[in-house]
Amino acid sequence: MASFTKGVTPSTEKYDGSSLRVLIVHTRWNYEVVEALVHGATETMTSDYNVKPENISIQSVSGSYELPFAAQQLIAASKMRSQSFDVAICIGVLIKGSTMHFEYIAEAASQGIMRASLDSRVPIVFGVLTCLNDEQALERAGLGDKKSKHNHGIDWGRCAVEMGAKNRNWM
Ligand code: DLZ
Repeated sequence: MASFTKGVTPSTEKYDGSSLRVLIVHTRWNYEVVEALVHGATETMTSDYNVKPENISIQSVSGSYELPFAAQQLIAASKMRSQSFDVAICIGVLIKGSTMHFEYIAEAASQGIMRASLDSRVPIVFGVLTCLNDEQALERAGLGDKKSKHNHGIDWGRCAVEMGAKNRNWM
């Protein structure tokens, strides 16, 4: 069967994150997985793009449903202080259960994060995993036993630096 390399092709540009201000809002639901994702994102930004640890603000909320509101408020507050975040990442892990909760929260979180991003004019990276079971979540956070595991927080960290740097030039 024909196949292709899945995922994002690395950018040919090298972005410098040394002056970027980054907001991470993460959930405490499914925290073991979320923690690994947050670590993947922060480690990538600091080690590969020179983002200063002191320029990364990490805030938590209860669940994914709360992510858009928190991001919007924290971005607005940073603008009031004239220290606007250049980019934000919302990180959460939704795992499908036996009711419709998953569908409603996933829809609200994804639409809300997009709206918060467009309204605030600050790029917000969509770091919400929507998994059908625990194994999918672990694999996508680089945890578990599967060989194909990959920490998606790494991709979100890269995406955040690219979007933060680009948005500075686009303004
Ligand atoms: C209620 C709920 C459920 C069932 N599952 C998850 C989940 O898998 N991941 C997650 O981040 N949050 C979950 N929540 C909590 C909601 O996102 C939210 O925190 C509550 O409904 C309170 O608004």
